[in-house]
Amino acid sequence: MHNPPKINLELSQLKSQIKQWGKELGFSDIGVSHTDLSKYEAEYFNWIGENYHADMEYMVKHGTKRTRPNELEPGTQSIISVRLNYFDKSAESAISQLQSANKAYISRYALNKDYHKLMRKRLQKLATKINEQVDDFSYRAFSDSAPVLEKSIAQEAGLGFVGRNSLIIHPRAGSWFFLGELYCNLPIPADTPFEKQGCGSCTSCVDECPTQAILDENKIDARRCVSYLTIEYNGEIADELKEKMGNRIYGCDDCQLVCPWNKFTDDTQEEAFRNKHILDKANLLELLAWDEKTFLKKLEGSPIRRIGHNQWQRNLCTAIGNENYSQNNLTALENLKTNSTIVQKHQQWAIKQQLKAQKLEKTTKVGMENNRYPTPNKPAIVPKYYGS
Ligand code: B12
Ligand code: SF4
Ligand code: SF4
Repeated sequence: MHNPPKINLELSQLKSQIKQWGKELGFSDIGVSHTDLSKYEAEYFNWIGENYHADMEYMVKHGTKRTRPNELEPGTQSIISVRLNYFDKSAESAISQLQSANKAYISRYALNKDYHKLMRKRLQKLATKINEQVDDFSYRAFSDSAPVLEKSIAQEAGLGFVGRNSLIIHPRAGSWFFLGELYCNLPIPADTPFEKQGCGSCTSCVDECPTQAILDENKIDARRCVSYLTIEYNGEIADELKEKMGNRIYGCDDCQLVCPWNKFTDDTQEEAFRNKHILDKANLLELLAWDEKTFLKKLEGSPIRRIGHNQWQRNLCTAIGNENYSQNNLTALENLKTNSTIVQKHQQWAIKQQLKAQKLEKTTKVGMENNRYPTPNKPAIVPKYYGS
């Protein structure tokens, strides 16, 4: 990014053009940020210092490249920040899936095609359009693919505020969108940052998070977050957390499902994000029956493939362990063949949980006859939701 660009348009004119092209390419919103993220730097390193990043080493190893755009891409003069809605309103309701313990809950963003490539290709198309007006234009496109402080950039570009759940929320659009950026060598005038924090006295996400992972000051302790545990972490999950995970087998959406701003979510306009894998209705035992070949075949193009078959089975065992007792569950767990020690540990835990639930069910039946135990064993699920 070292050559100064030659521009055939006024920069402010070009900026309106970029916004127009972005909308035509299907982005839900687009803004421009400056490159000074210094006010976020201390918060970022405090978060790392507290070990809230768990074992995501990629959050540490790039040092200040994440908070100083010019260290990642020398010559960067402004950042174009975009969002793309992914919520598919035609998918089975998130609540009904979460409330049916024999079903598998998969986070909304992963029901469909992987977004990483799609976002970057779309950003590249935008860059090509800019390049037609600007000689020596240089850029780099990102979407969750490099040490970039995407949420802080989006806030500076006016795309929304950081909610207590730590996600970017726009008052007219909620939070069900992906973020992406173009770091570029043009000094495009920055938009006004989104200053107003919109949470007010609401604490729904903090109260409803199944594992109490949301800390003060809009921070997440990844070590407790179900999204981290099911997607990023490949080890043995602590029993205390397993029990709270319910039937969530890939990611978690509770802190978005309870957010009142998500009443205003628009349906995705992207065909690629329309539910094709039938994962919105999936049943735990049906998914446990997939061997590795089936897992890879069925999940072609899905972000879920990245966690691999062992982690998939580990997550399924946890969810089945949290389910009400059934002979089918117990048989499926006992018949599961795996060489992975981690999966074996979760399998043994799940068998124990099922046996406990069986015992409790028997006691409960007797108890209920005597009116002693009014509620049967249920996994942790969130009782109140907005939207879907
Ligand atoms: C690491 C990561 C995770 C981790 C950690 C989450 C986290 N909140 O940090 C885990 C695995 C848990 C995770 C989970 C999810 N993630 Co994630 N994740 C990321 C990633 C790669 C980095 C985020 C990061 O830098 N975290 C570090 C913390 C410290 O930074 P921060 O939260 O941005 O906080 C900064 C500011 O908010 C600000 N700040 C906060 N408080 C205060 C207070 C003051 C006083 C000041 C001055 C500043 C300040 O300073 C902080 C430090 O700079 C980004 C992509 C990217 N490159 O940015 C995606 C990203 C944040 N994830 C995303 C998504 C969709 C999710 C999930 C919803 C997926 C799912 N369904 O399971 C969950 C949601 C969990 C949650 N509530 O955050 C989207 C969010 C889109 C949006 N609307 O905001 C992103 C942007 C990916 C993308 N390109 O779309 N994720
Ligand atoms: S994704 Fe789930 S576990 Fe993580 S902070 Fe949100 S509600 Fe809590
Ligand atoms: S649920 Fe409430 S506190 Fe949490 S992010 Fe949404 S508005 Fe903010």
